[in-house]
Amino acid sequence: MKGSVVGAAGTAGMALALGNSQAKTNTTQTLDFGKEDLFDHSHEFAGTVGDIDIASDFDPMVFLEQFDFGTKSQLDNGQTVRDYNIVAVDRDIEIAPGVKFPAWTYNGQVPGPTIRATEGDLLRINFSNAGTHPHTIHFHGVHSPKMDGVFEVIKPGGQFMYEFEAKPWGLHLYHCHAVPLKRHLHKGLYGTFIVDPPAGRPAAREMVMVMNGFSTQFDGANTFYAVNTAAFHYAKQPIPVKVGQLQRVYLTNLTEFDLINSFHLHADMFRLYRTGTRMDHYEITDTVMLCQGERAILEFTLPEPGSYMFHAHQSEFAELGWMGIFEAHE
Ligand SMILES: [Cu+2]
Repeated sequence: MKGSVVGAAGTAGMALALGNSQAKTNTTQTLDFGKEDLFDHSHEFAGTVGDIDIASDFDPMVFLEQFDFGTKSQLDNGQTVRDYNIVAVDRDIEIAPGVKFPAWTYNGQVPGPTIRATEGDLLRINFSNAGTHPHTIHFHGVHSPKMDGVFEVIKPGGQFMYEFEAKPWGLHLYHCHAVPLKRHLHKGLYGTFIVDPPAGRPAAREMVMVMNGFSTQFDGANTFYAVNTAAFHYAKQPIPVKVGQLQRVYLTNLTEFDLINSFHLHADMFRLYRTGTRMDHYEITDTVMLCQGERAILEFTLPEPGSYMFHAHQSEFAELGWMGIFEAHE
């Protein structure tokens, strides 16, 4: 982590919005603790100024509830087949208002599409590398080591078909496994992989949140954090939630450089299903920390209207973008 911003919130926000060297320069205000603290802490919102361009680019609100079920067909034996097309492509993405990041992407977006299937489906992931570096797709879950996306590195212009059965049911993820791994991950080559139980889960409003970070200095220290890429987006555009309706968050951690990331919900608690592979085992909590590659399903029902904040419980991550609000209404 880097760029701890100390000073008036407005200044911090603008420094972040400017990005690059300005964002890294700490605007430090010296406080004389011997006197009464005259520094104004009543700022309404410590964050970026303005908004990302969702009209011409990635819209985090759409991504939140978007699932790629592939093209469905059936084998003679009745097994469901799902075909997906994933293309690796270099692309500049907007990670905060006016701040572009030269990403390596799956299908032009970071995170890549949320791949979803039911346990037992045969998945065929047709991967093409239209980028400038060698890449792969390494899926978590159970499959043949020949389909693991580690040893067969796909060169630019190359293609590979990953074929395996979706199992076990739970919340998984995928990412590039070309070396150096931390570079390929940090550049944006990752996504969520959901395998539904054959009988499904209880009806709920479902959301995908990928915890990620970006180093605009490319020095191995993140300058921005978020869920689903755009810093502070869900704080500025709160996620509408219906009071009394079951909410289900598929939460993954794909943050590079930092050892852990975390999710904390205010004013309520959630059921925590680690890896989502069991439905009879859960913990009731309001905070979960995850290492890179770990994931968990969170379920909760907001009891009354209002703004419920959620953010990383590493305060610095929250202040550098990983913060949002659920706006509950009747
Ligand atoms: Cu790669």
